[in-house]
Amino acid sequence: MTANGAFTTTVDRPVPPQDLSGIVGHRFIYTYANGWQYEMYVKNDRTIDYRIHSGHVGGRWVKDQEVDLAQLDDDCYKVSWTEPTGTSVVVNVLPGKRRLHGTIFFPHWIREHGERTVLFQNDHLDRMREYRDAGPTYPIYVVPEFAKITFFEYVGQDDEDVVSVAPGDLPAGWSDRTN
Ligand code: FER
Repeated sequence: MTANGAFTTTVDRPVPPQDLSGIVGHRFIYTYANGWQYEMYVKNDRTIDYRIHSGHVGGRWVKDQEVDLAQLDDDCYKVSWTEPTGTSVVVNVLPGKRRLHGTIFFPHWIREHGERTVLFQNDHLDRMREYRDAGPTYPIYVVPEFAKITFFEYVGQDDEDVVSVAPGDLPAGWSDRTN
C-alpha cells in the first residue's frame, strides 16, 4: 500500500494479468435455469451485441452496449453494464465449463411492462431513457440464475454481421443448435 492508500502492482497485486482472448470475438448462446435463452457476442473488449431469444423480455435485441470486461481467473470472465432502461446486469462466464451465472437487476417498471423494452433498442434510445427516468425504479426485481452455454464459437472481433437481425427473424431452431 502506498502512503496515499493506493495499491501498487509490485506489492499488493490487486489486478491479475488480463488475457481476454478466450472471450473477445466469441458468440455464445445460453439458457438460464429459469428457461430464459440469451445470446451474447463480445464484439471487442468494451462492447457487446446481444439478442434475447426467450424469457421475460424475449425478442429484445441490442448492439453496441458498452460493458466492463474482466478476467477473474483462468476460464473465468465477468461482464458488467447498465442499460439505457436502467437495468443493470452482471454475467460471469466460464467457457471451458460451459457454465455462466447472470444477475439481472430490473427496475420495477420493467417487471410490470417488460414489453416496452422488446424491440431493437438502438432505434429507441431516447424513449428508453425517458422510461428509465419516469420509473418506478423500486423495488428492483433481481434475477440471479446459472445458465448452461449450449453453443460457443469464435467469429472474430468487430463484425457487425454477427448480430444483425431480430431474434424473431432468424430461421426456425437457429438458437437451439448445440456444439
Ligand atoms: C444477460 C442477461 C440480461 C444478457 C443481457 C441481459 C446478453 C439484458 C437484459 C435487459 O436489458 O433486458 O445474460 O446477456
